[in-house]
Amino acid sequence: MKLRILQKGTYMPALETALAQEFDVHQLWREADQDKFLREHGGEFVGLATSARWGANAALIDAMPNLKVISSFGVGYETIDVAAAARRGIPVGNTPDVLTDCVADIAFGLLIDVARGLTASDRFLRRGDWKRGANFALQTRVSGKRLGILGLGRIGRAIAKRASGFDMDVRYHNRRRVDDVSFGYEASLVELARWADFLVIASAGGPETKHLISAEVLNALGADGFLINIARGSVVDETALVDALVNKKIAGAALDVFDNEPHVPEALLALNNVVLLPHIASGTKETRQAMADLTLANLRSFFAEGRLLTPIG
Ligand code: 8YV
Repeated sequence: MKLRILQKGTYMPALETALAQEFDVHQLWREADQDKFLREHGGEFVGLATSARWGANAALIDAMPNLKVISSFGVGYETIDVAAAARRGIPVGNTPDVLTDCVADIAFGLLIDVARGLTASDRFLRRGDWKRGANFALQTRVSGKRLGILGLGRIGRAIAKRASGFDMDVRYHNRRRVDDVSFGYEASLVELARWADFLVIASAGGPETKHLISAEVLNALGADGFLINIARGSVVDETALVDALVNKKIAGAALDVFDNEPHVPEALLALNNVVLLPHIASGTKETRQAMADLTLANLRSFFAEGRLLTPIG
C-alpha cells in the first residue's frame, strides 16, 4: 500500500506525476473547503509536500496528527513553521545547492541588465526610437566595480565567484563573518551600501531579515548605486525603495522577488531604471527538474531510511 502524502500547492507537472507514482498523493489545493477536508482527512497523511510559496503553518501541521515528514520544493523555507514541526519531531527537507548556479546567474543577469540598460534599450528599439535616429542614453560600466553582497551563503558565494570574472571588488555583510573567504566583511549594512556600486541581496527571508534594506541603507547606496534582489521581497522596505527610485536617491533596481507576489507596486511599473522579473531565478528546465527530483528523493529517503537527504537545520 502506498503511503499517503498531502500536496499543499502545485509546482510542476513532472513532480506531480513522479510523486503520484510512489505515493498516494492528495492535492489539497483542489479542495474547495480545505479546512473541512483537513478536519475529516488530516489524520490520513504521513507526509506533506510543499514549497516556500505554499508554506506550512502550525495550523496545517496540527491538522495532520500522523504527519512524519515535510518536503519542500525550493531552498527558502520562511513560510514553513519549522519550530512547530520540530516540537512534533517532524523533520523538514528543502532543495539547496541544486538551484545555486541558476539563481546566481540571474543575479548577474539582473545586475548587467539594470546597469547597462538591456531591457530598457530593448524597449527603446521596439518603440522605434533607434529607427527615428535617437541615441540610447549612456549607461553604467559593470567590470571593475564594487559589489556588496548581503548574505554570504551558498548563493551569495556563487555570486561572488561570478564577480571575479568581472574583476569586481567584493565585500559582504552577514550575521557573522565567514572564515574561509578573503572578501572584506562589513559589520554594518549601511557601510556596505555606502561602499558598494551594486548591492545584491542573497540572504534568507523571514522575520530576521525583514526590511533590512531600509531608507537609511538606500540613502547610503546613493544616487549612483544599484540594488539587486534575488532573495525575498520581505528583505526590502518596498515603500522606501519606491521612494528612493522615484526620487533618484538610487540609480536603479533589478528585482526577481517582491513583498506581496505576484503583486508588484504600481509605481515600479512606470520606471525605466528598474528591471522586474516574475520570481524566475531558479526557473530553468534543468534546475527545476533537479529541485523536483530532490523533493521526491527526500521523501523516499525518509520513508526508506528514516532520514532526509537535505534536512533544514
Ligand atoms: C522557487 C525559491 O521559485 O527556492 C526558493 O526558495 O524561491 C525558488 O527557487 C520557489 O521555491 C518555488 O515556489
